[in-house]
Amino acid sequence: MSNLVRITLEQGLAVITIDNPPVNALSTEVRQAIREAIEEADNDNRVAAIVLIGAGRTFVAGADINEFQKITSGSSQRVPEMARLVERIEDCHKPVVAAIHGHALGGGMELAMAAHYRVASPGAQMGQPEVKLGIIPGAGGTQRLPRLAGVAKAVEMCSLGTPISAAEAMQLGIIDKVMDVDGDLLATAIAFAREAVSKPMRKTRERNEKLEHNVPLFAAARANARSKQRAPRAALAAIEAIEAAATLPYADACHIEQKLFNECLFSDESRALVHAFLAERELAKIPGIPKDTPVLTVNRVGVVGAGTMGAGIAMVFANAGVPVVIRDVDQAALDRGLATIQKNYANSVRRGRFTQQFVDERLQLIRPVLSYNEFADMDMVVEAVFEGMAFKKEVFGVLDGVCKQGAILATNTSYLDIDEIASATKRPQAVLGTHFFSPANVMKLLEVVRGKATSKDAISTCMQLSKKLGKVGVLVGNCRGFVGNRMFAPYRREAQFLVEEGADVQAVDKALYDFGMALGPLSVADLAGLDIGWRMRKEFRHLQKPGVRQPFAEDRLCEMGRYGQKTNAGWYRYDENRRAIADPEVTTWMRQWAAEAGIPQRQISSQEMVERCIYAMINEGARILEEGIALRAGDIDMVYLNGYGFPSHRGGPIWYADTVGLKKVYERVCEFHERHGELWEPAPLLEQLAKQGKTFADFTREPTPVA
Ligand code: T1G
Repeated sequence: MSNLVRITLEQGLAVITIDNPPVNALSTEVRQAIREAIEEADNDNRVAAIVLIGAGRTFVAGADINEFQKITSGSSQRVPEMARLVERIEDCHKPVVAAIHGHALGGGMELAMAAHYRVASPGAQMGQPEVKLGIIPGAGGTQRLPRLAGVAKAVEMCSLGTPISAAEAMQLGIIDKVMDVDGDLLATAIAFAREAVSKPMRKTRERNEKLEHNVPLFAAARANARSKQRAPRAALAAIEAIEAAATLPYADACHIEQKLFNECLFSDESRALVHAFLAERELAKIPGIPKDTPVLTVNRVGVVGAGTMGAGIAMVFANAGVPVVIRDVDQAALDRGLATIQKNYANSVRRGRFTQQFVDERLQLIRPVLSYNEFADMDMVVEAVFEGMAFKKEVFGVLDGVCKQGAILATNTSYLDIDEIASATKRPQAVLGTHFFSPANVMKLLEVVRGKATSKDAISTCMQLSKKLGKVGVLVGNCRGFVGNRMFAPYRREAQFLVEEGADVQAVDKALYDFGMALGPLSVADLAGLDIGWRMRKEFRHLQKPGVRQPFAEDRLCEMGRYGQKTNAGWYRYDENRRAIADPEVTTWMRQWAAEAGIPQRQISSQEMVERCIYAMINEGARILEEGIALRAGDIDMVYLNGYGFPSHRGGPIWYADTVGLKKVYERVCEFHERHGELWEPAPLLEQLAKQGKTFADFTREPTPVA
């Protein structure tokens, strides 16, 4: 027997333990070993019943997602043929009891549903999250779940992918017993199995009493998936497979499930989502920083600046249970910051995200102060003051004098030089960037920016901390704008150029929205505030190359006092509910300004709009990758999926470029270069990979050594 699956005999029962750390994923070997164990137990006449349990932290988190890429890329021929395994379990001649703790997800849930009974620990979670990977359950999940939980719940769980608690599963009839809080799962399952021996056995696939062909329910579910999901293919397939369960004989419906599963698995959406899942887990792996690098304990945090960002960052720590001291120059500034925090929390309570009690406890953790002296004992300080180098350096000089040795000194700058900020201290090894995205308490992305002297300890502490804070931490190098904003600049630039060349404001936004972006680029600009870029352009005007085209539209709008949503006008006008209204005046001005600047006007297709914006972003991404500012292609994608509303079903800008084909992207970039000049100079890496017929995913480079 393989050591991935153990079988032991306990008091006349066979206990089959799946032991494939970290989450007992059902790799080919594990599936094979479970099958052998089941055969052995079923054929052993000393065995009266079988308990199936997971070792370690969880039952089974599903099929091994790493195998999907091998199958879809053609390097492995094996389609995950789980369906026969679960049927074999269901066909056992003795009762099989699944003992569930941690997670029973995807194939794990399907395994459990094929057992004759399910016992769970109170904290267990169960679900069919396949839709989040662009696929559907492929081992009878769409057939057994409606039989246990009813059609409506099965449709909900398979089309949204959200897991449910053991208590809910019990109430729905998925679980037969929830163990006592202080119970022992294996002992509970063994006792349950022993009692089951004398009871009549039922196969889940033969339990048809909850199946109903509720036509309006399926129609509503489809409409819901189409309207709420940007790439609803998998959700619609799951609904179809469940409808088949309700209308067709079991074997025919299973056939449909298999067919739909395979179609989904090979879809572009699924490949992109699987890439995103794996790339997110790669983020924690940092060359030169082993997993066991000591991390500092962050129990007390100081935040400098109670503006919008500072207030949001304080909330992030408080939400994770870390006490925060927030400092600003005077009481009025602190009061404003606290009012922001209270308003945000009140909104969360109204939306049902937090309870009032949770919020009251969090507010207790936030202490406003006026003096830096309060920072002496902090384990970490995050500076979130106004974006200006001189000011930031002054703050870091003060922090260096006040903070204890060993404290991490972080800046929330979104584009300034971390090394220059660190030079204001005598401990550059303790300085790094923690670039939160606005609103900090909502957005998942955290760019952790390393300077040339930042220590391993500081980096690994912040990377681990990001998880505790509920953020997706991406380690990036130090350059203007880091990964996210550096690539966003050319994207936004092209959106402006398009309007200056004759495109409609709404048409540009619609093209990018239809591509899948959460919001069009001009709407994003209005939301973030046009004045931010305007101020930055003024500060960095000396860096602009003479003769290179610069967008003018937003500067002009700012000069008119149109800063976006905050002034109720920018690219759009906004009503009292902040709803965008197209503004014909903007169109008129654009035409006039373009005429003054001598920019010829033309019809621009939505395809060109997408290519101009997205390829500009990709071209910059290629430079970022080549320079080692991002560790891996997938890291750039993670920045974009978690911080910039890039559609996850397209995998991120770099993955998307690979799916388009780098040759095609490069050729188009060359055309734009010829037509629009120097800003479109192809990135050397893009050119090289395109000419070699390679992808960004093929590219690896020596990682930058860590200090
Ligand atoms: N396959 C392979 N590796 C997995 C895995 C999986 N299913 N799930 C987790 N891991 C690895 C992950 O890469 C990481 O590895 C480690 O486990 C810890 O994960 C047949 C077709 C279970 C809730 O979609 O939702 O079954 O980085 O950092 O925050 O019909 O992982 O340590 O090397 O996320 O505690 C359906 C996906 C598959 C579940 C744990 N199942 N996993 O979260 O830790 S499709 C899923 C999760 C399927 C069937 C179909 C979460 C988690 P490393 P982690 P976590």
